[in-house]
Amino acid sequence: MSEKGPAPIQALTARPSWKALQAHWNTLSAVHLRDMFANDATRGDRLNTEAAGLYLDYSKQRVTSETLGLLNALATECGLRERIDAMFRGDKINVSEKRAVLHVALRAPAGTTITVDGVNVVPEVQAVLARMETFARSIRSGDWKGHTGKRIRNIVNIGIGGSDLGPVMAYEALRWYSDRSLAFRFVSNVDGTDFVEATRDLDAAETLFIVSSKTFTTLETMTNAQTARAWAVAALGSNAAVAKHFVAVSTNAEGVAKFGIDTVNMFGFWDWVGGRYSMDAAIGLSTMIAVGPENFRAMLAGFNAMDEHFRSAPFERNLPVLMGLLGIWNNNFLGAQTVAVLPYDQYLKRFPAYLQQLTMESNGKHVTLEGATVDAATGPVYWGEPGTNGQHSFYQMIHQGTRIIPCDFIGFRKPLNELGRHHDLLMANVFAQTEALAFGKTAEQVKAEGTPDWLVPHRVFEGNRPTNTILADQLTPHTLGALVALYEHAVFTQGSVWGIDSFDQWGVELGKALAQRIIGELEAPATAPLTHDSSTNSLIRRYRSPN
Ligand code: G6Q
Repeated sequence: MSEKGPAPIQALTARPSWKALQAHWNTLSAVHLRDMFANDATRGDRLNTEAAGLYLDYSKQRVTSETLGLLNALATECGLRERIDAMFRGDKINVSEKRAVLHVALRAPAGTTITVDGVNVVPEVQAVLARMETFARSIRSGDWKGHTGKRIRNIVNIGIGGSDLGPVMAYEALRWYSDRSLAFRFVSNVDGTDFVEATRDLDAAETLFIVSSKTFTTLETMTNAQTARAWAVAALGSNAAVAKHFVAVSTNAEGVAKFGIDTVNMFGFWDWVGGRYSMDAAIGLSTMIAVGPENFRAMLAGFNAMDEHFRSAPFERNLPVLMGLLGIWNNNFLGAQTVAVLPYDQYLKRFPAYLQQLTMESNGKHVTLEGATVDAATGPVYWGEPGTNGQHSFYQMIHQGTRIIPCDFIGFRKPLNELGRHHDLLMANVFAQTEALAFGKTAEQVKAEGTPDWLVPHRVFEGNRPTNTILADQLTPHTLGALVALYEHAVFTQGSVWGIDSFDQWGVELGKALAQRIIGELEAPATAPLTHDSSTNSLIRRYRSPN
């Protein structure tokens, strides 16, 4: 690659496989899932695949063997195999930031070799993990004492974006495995309410703050960290308290030291770990304290099992590749603009929020790797809620609205909390929803139930709505790791086909820079001149107005 960036590639929509997919959709669009199932009794047994403990049924997607073959050809034409190899090799595939993308090294077993700029990074990863383990054990055992000699009972993670969403999601997802004598809180928003509400009932003498920030410069996190330090020092009566009540997770040792945290209590990571790909790096320190080092290692093993599958399985049985390509099919050919993620497990309640960042910050891009405007739609909007709550809220639109909303249903065979019939009732809903979405209910069926003619149209379900069902045995740390890695690699698969950089996030810069300027203006006298557009000027004036 030259300094100018990567060599131009063929426009996506001009690729032979893209054109073939378009032609194929033109005929397939008229075919109903009802017919696909009626014409092939084995469809549900055939269109599924399994890896790292996750079973994916994609038979309720609007695809045939031909579609899958063409999607596979598209992936091959777009160089997906080479992109996967390049990622695992440590090439600088994050071209706009000139960085390697090696979250897979975070979960590679000790003894593996993965090099960045000639250095094997696996021993460094293992060394940080070992330090995290020692620290996590000392908190969990009570050996680590606060400034006044009390043991730590509350852990507050301060971070935002990638330094928050992964830790919160993982804590909630693995809560069943967590030490219930410890309380975990997560502060991310610069809105003071977040800090105040998270700490109002905490005893500072028993509270540990983990300041999680890759850069250690992020406005929200630094503001919350300063507030936390003032809160702890005021309560404990001494600056010396910081040493026992603050640790940092960062790549910026200088910034950490400047803040006043001894770098002995800093857990590092590297520029080749993107923020939204860092929940299994030291950013996962709160997770490790919550569930213990063994469970954290099991989660890493789950990630790694999916990584190895992604790296080695042929595309036609490769879970992340299939999920990614099916997403492209729905997005670019069916014209779907969103994806609903519907976990049927209360512990996964923050999973959709986590996925929103992973998918939308990664693939919400408008230019290709070489800077040309993309010629096809890129990442869809991801959203969702745990089932069955969503069923009583937005599922109406998924079933009978005018937009196609592909859904990912996620469920488990065994519950973590056995409680009467609850789990059967929960899972019956998963299966019922995907069945209803695929097959719908015709006017004839509705009439046959004795529905009066005027009401029939209202009660008809078109069906033909595409869904994935991901089924696993139980929500374990291993399963969670595999699930997150599945989506990480599906995102990469899609980014590779769209030819975009899934690992940068320039789109968050402009708002940040403008906010920096406006902060000064909000704190200036109400008469200070403003030079924004008339709308922004008038809003700022109204905010600054003394009455
Ligand atoms: C993620 C993004 C972004 C980042 C936050 C926090 O991929 O880069 O969400 O994680 O802006 O950044 P710091 O960890 O540097 O505070």
